[in-house]
Amino acid sequence: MIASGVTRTRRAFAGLALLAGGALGSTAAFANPVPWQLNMPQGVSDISKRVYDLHMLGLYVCAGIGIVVFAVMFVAMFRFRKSRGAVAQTWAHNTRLEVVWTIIPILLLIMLAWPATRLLIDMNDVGESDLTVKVTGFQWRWRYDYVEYQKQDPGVHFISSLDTESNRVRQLGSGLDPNAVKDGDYSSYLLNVDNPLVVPVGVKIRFLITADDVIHSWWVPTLGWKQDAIPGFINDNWTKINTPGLYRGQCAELCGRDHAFMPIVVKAVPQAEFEQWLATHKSAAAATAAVGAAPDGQG
Ligand SMILES: [Cu+2]
Repeated sequence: MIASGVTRTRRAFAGLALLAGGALGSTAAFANPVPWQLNMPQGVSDISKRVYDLHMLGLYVCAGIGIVVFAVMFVAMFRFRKSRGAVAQTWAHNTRLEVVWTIIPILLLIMLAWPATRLLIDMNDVGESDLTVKVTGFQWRWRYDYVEYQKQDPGVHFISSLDTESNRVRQLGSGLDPNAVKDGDYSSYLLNVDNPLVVPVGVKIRFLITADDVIHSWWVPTLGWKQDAIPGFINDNWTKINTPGLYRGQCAELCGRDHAFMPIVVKAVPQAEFEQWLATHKSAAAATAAVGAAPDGQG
């Protein structure tokens, strides 16, 4: 079973890459995870870019502290070691030094807390959105309701489930190769759905996130946040996507047997294209409703 072992290792790395996200410079790296990515993605919204910048600021501060502390430690250990005849000083407490090494961390914390707080406040501001989408987590799929678009109820909703190809391959003893599951060039095993969430770019989208059975979590790394989907509660979050594209995510809360099989795909398209899509689905939904309501029991 070497082959399946290799597959499992590869998948583990892919999972790691998804967890870590990352940007190695190529444009694809801003959107979807690629194998061996080391950093989190910069994402496709202003918020996700700010999340990334904040993360990098924190990383640089940590790295700087690490370098300084370890440098001082190693100099002390090697230059002032007993075998070189070093004799310990006997004084204790140095007020000036203690003030300095208290103030520097305080300044660093303020430097980190200030942009972090501003970002959190902006991330919380779901006001003045043009599109509202309600996301409901189920064991083990997502339901999307377009609740409001430009002050009107589009009346469009659908269920988004794992794509049939991934579903076929994942069956125990299927003998099929997960690496052969592709969406275009992208290895989309367990990262593709039948009905993606279609949204417009350049429009502020408010998400209302809840669940119908157990706690799920709606997570698309490229958008820069994840949000718990909790039965009986409605959490909200928002995004404004800058670049059209397919952005993939997964349920990020262990929600039961098929937790790994409820991916998320967000398809961001230009606004005109979105409106066309919405109109098509609206008329389809209306037709279904009319058939269902027919008094003679048709349909
Ligand atoms: Cu889930």
